[in-house]
Amino acid sequence: MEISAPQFVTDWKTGVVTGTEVQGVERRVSDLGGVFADEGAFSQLRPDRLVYRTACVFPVPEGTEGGVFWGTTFIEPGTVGAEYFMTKGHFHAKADRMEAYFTFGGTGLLVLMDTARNCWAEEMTPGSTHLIPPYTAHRTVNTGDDVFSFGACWPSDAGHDYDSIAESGFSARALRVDGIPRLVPA
Ligand code: M6P
Ligand code: ZN
Repeated sequence: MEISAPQFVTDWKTGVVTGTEVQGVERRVSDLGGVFADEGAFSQLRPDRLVYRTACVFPVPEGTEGGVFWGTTFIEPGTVGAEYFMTKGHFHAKADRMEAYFTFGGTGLLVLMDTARNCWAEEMTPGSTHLIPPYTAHRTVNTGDDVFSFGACWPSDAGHDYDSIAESGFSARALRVDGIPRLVPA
């Protein structure tokens, strides 16, 4: 019986994925209009400045029932006014689908919001593991001075609902207050 090499390798310190086809998105300042609260500070940033990128493995087509996707998100350090660099955030299009997050490097927050718009956050540090409940929007925030990287594993039929967040946002924002991350009502 044959024993083969692993399908791919994830570096558990950095989150870098090698050994297979990796696809992802880059989100630059110009892709994130309306996401951050301080529009004046936002307008001062270089439009092509990278805020975050993903490196994902998609073993089955998007929408496949019963499959999983795997990927790393790398969020650059930075702020827009007092607000830390962060992902757009989303509910799942199939809103009952869960997701696992696990931190590789850096420090951050996982901001969660239920359908009643109750918001809370969990600290993300290397090794921290987070199971995002069904019907819960999720966004990640880099609260440190280094690149913040975390892994994600989610159902291939979950999809992304960005529209709800574009319309109403999260009910809280992660801000640096006196040098410390705080979750503040939006
Ligand atoms: C994680 C996963 C992805 C998501 C990415 C960036 O890797 O949850 O599904 O795309 O973070 O987050 P967003 O899509 O909200 O920008
Ligand atoms: Zn998700």
